[in-house]
Amino acid sequence: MIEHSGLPRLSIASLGGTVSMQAGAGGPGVRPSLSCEQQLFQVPQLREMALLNVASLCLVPSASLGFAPLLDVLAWARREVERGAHAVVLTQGTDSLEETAYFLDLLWPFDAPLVMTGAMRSASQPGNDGPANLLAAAQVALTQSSRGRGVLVVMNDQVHGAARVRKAASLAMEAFKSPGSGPVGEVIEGLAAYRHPPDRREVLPLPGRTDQRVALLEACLDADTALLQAVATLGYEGLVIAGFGAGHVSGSWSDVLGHLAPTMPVIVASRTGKGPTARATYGFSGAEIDLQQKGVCMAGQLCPRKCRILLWLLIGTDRQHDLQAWLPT
Ligand code: DAS
Repeated sequence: MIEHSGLPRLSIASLGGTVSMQAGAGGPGVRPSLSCEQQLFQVPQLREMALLNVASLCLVPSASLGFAPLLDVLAWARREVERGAHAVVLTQGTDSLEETAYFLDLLWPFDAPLVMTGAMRSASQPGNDGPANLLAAAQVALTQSSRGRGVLVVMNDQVHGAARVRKAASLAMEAFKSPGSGPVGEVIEGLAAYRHPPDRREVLPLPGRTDQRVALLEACLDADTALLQAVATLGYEGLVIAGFGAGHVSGSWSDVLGHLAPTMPVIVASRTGKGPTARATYGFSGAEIDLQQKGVCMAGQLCPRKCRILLWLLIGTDRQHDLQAWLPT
């Protein structure tokens, strides 16, 4: 919506993370302390670009976010768009950004962009990237061709799609990558420039329940099956395995998965960080042909952490039987 001022309305909210962190905030090291308003002080251009509605929704490191607070964030963002916001920008910690972006993307029903960003350097460090990332996120949010692309992650002047983006380095400035496909676009002279038109999007309804739990375990050399077997007895309703290579587990894990798969949805993804799982190449016990015969779903391109988000939402909307259709090859 364009107001009399001629400026579009942009809603910005902060959740915490390094972008909100400063030294001297009650202990050693940097800690979350800046409100959303305070984060905006260093980006005065934003008020010339849009009529802003600003909110500090929480102030936590992103490892401490969860599905319940994210559903509250989603409700806030939906309300903003329903009341006429052209787009929404969220700032948060980068540690779980690849998961939160995918979670919100699966539930974001609008063409209006929801753009997420953060920072690799805190507000106390020279050359901190928070203000530049926030400005770039707003520029992407206000670019017309960003519409219809769901949730986008903007870091370091690159635009990433929610399904592929991952934090691929712990401390580097260029930490965010979309392995296999690359970013969907870049920020050039204040506008988002995209490589392709938007893909068709499928969106889920809001979950009817939120008490379901989905386990995520990583296959590794010489791992016993104790934790895997415990999944069945601990009340989990779904299981994701970060498998070796193209989606493989040991013979002993395959036996246990064969018992679990008839009782709950089981996904095997690749722990490598790039490329799809196989479907019809390897025939040994624990490889994809064996696992699929046992009722296990192969993750395709989706990484283990995003598989867990997807499965949690599918169970929450009673759509777990459609799981395979949601796993991109
Ligand atoms: N590593 C921090 C960040 O990049 C902490 C967090 O994710 O909250 O924001």
